[in-house]
Amino acid sequence: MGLFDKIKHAFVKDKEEEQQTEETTTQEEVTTETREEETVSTTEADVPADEQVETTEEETDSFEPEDTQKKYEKGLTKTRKTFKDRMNELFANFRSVDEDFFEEVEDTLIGADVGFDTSMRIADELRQEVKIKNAKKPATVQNTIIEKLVDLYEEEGEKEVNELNEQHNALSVFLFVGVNGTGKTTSIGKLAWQYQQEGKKVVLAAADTFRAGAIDQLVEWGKRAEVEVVRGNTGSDPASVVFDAMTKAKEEQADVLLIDTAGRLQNKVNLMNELDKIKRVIKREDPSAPHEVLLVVDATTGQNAMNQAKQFKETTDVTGLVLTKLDGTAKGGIVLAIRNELHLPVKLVGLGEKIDDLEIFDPNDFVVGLFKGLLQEE
Ligand SMILES: Nc1nc2c(ncn2[C@@H]2O[C@H](COP(=O)(O)OP(=O)(O)OP(=O)(O)O)[C@@H](O)[C@H]2O)c(=O)[nH]1
Ligand SMILES: [Mg+2]
Repeated sequence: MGLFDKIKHAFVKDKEEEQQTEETTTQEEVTTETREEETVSTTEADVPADEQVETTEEETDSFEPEDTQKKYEKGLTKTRKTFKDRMNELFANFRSVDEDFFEEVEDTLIGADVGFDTSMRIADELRQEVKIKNAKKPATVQNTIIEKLVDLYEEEGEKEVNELNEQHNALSVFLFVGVNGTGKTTSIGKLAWQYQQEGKKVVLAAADTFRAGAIDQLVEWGKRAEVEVVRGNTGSDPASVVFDAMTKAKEEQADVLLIDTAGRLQNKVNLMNELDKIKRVIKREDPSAPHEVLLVVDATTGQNAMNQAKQFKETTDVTGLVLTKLDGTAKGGIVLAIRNELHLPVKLVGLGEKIDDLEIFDPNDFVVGLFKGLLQEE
């Protein structure tokens, strides 16, 4: 099943569930009125077999923390609302699908941060599709826009690997890079905690020795996640901290080493030299490492995040992105632009400030979370 079909399926299921809830409520009211004492057993017996299974599933789910799909749906609330508002605006003055309309579609998509090239492509494909389908109803046109967005996203992601490159029975070394305040340290703390919960041995390296306070911040996360932190003094050579951390991780047969780096980009050449030196030290200790160079970008900065990613990609071998603060932004459309225009896989997403608010990126859960509520009944 294609991704768009999955979204359509989820949309139809939601609608059915809404209806069922309404019906069940009415049934319950009747039952309570007529046979008060038997309420519990009667309601169960009245519900058809397939619905009973669903109810049981829901009950089991509620014992788990919160499933990923729900987290995405919650985290993407603002983005979805923006998309919805923009779509409503687009169709508010809708008269016909003419050239003016297609231009408005382009503006709408650019405004929703899906990227310039993507917006142009979608509008072009829409022009053709509308002709083929002879679509006139706003609902059909809106669903076609979403279908095109999802299809393009799916197509561009065919060879993309979103899983982290974890080594089995050997040390995995992940280097975190990115400009100030994007969420490097926080994401490392959250990931450390996840691995620790899985029973893995984790070591953190405080290689951001540039900013006063940066080391303490990582040490603090180390305490929260209950993992070890290798540190030097403020101003010491980050590469030497990395060397110590590699040695320690190997000695202790750790599973994962997560390396925090400084985020300043005022002097791009210095920063890149520093990263190169860190990589050389890692490679000397383990030629297969680093297994990931993760660029952390802040989703709330939209186009700026795209530009940072372009710059870093030019100067260092970034293997994937960590997209933070998706919870606090209406710019979630940037995920589409990242895939379609940067061709860098998003590997992790930050959906909040709490220790368990980091998710392994699931592209399907993401688009379902974003677009499910935007489909229209035709
Ligand atoms: N809402 C939200 N806030 C986040 C998320 N990730 C990080 N933050 C917040 O972003 C701020 C900056 O995070 P840091 O982890 O310190 O960023 P950094 O990249 O290490 O910054 P520097 O060390 O200055 O380079 C903090 O206040 C975090 O709580 C997220 O997914 N959602
Ligand atoms: Mg930091």
